[in-house]
Amino acid sequence: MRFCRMHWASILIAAGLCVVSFGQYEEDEDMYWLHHYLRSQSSYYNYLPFYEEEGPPYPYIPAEFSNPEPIPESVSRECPQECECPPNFSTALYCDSRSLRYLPFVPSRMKYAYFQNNQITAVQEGAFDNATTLEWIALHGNQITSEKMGKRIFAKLKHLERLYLDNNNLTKMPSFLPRSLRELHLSYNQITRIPANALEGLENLTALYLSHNEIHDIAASLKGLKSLILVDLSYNHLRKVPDGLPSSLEQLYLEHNYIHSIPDEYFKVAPKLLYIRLSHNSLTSDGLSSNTFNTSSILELDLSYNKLQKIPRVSTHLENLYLQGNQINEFSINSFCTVVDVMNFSRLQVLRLEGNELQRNAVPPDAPLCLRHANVIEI
Ligand SMILES: *[C@@H]1O[C@H](CO)[C@@H](O)[C@H](O)[C@H]1NC(C)=O
Ligand SMILES: *[C@@H]1O[C@H](CO)[C@@H](O)[C@H](O)[C@H]1NC(C)=O
Ligand SMILES: *[C@@H]1O[C@H](CO)[C@@H](O)[C@H](O)[C@H]1NC(C)=O
Ligand SMILES: *[C@@H]1O[C@H](CO)[C@@H](O)[C@H](O)[C@H]1NC(C)=O
Ligand SMILES: *[C@@H]1O[C@H](CO)[C@@H](O)[C@H](O)[C@H]1NC(C)=O
Ligand SMILES: CC(=O)N[C@H]1CO[C@H](CO)[C@@H](O)[C@@H]1O
Repeated sequence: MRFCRMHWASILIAAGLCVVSFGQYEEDEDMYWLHHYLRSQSSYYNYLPFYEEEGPPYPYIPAEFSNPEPIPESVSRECPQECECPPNFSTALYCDSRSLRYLPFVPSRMKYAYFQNNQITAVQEGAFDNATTLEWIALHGNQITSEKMGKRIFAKLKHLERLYLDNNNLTKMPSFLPRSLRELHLSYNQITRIPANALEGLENLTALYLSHNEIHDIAASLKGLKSLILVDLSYNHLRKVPDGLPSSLEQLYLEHNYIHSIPDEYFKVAPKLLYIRLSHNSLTSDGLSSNTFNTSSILELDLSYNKLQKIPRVSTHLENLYLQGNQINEFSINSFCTVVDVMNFSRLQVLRLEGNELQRNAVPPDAPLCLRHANVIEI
């Protein structure tokens, strides 16, 4: 255990591994304190999805705001009386947070239209037909139902890049979405399925937010999205992973579903995948093939709160692995390193295994050599 201590001088271990040797030293209490301190300081994930950093769309100040063009008075006066049209920002319409029950008309010059946090229930056919230059539409935080949303309302918006429809009462995917879309926000609705062709042709779609719906079927609708980087399908009713991933995908969020298995070589088609969240599903070790997660691009993998009996094999490039709350009863070092020597080792930094069926002495003696970059291991 001296070896262990010398080589893992900076390692924090909750129980097991080096606890015996720590017990012999006076710093025992300091280590305990430090461990708890670091845990309370660090967020659950080491990586944040980069889209989350952007914050809400309002207030949004595009480039022209700081360099306003003079607007003819006749144009600037054309503003729905319920809304605000700042004279120095001619292309933005602010109608948010004013208890509106209907959608005001949108003057034709607008690029940005904000209707969020009202009580709008319907968006009638033709609502945006005079404003084909729209680039952003914010309709989140309303009560729009699929029955009262025109089927072709977005169809003519050839420049629409961001559409916010989260926190509404939608039960179906909006149809005829313009191909120019880059971000589609549909979280917190009651959508039950994504038809196979619902996202067809959205060649520029980069981020798709569908969390907190009731989706049980997504078919192969993601497959052809050649620019998709992030898809969030967490908190839905999926029993299986989507059929086929786009090759551009970097972030896949599937936590809080009912997924029990993953097909062979499933992640091989997405060689840029960095972050996978699959916590709170029903995955068993039998539902995984031996190399499902052994894909060298993955840096962070969350498999916590499933029904895994074994530590799945992972690539030596993986940096964060969350496995807490499973039924793992064996610490298999082969899951991290097939060969252990001076040249072959795992890049794993954080490994969480608490809430499993592991014995305190389950860690094999050659673990420090394989997991030499680890700085947090919790058992
Ligand atoms: C634009 O007008 C608003 C008031 O309508 C003002 O608060 C803001 O500072 C102005 N911005 C610029 C860049 O002139
Ligand atoms: C579109 O513009 C035309 C002509 O200005 C007007 O008659 C019509 O009511 C407008 N439609 C909407 C939905 O604002
Ligand atoms: C939308 O859903 C909320 C919460 O479920 C409900 O209170 C509201 O009545 C619904 N609105 C409509 C228009 O269906
Ligand atoms: C996708 O984005 C590219 C680059 O910005 C643009 O040239 C192209 O027109 C966009 N495609 C669609 C369908 O809008
Ligand atoms: C992962 O796959 C590679 C081949 O792509 C293989 O050499 C390596 O042993 C595998 N890792 C584990 C832990 O099985
Ligand atoms: C299995 C494995 O990764 N083996 C490697 C161990 O390190 C030597 C030297 O870098 C490589 O040649 C092996 O491929």
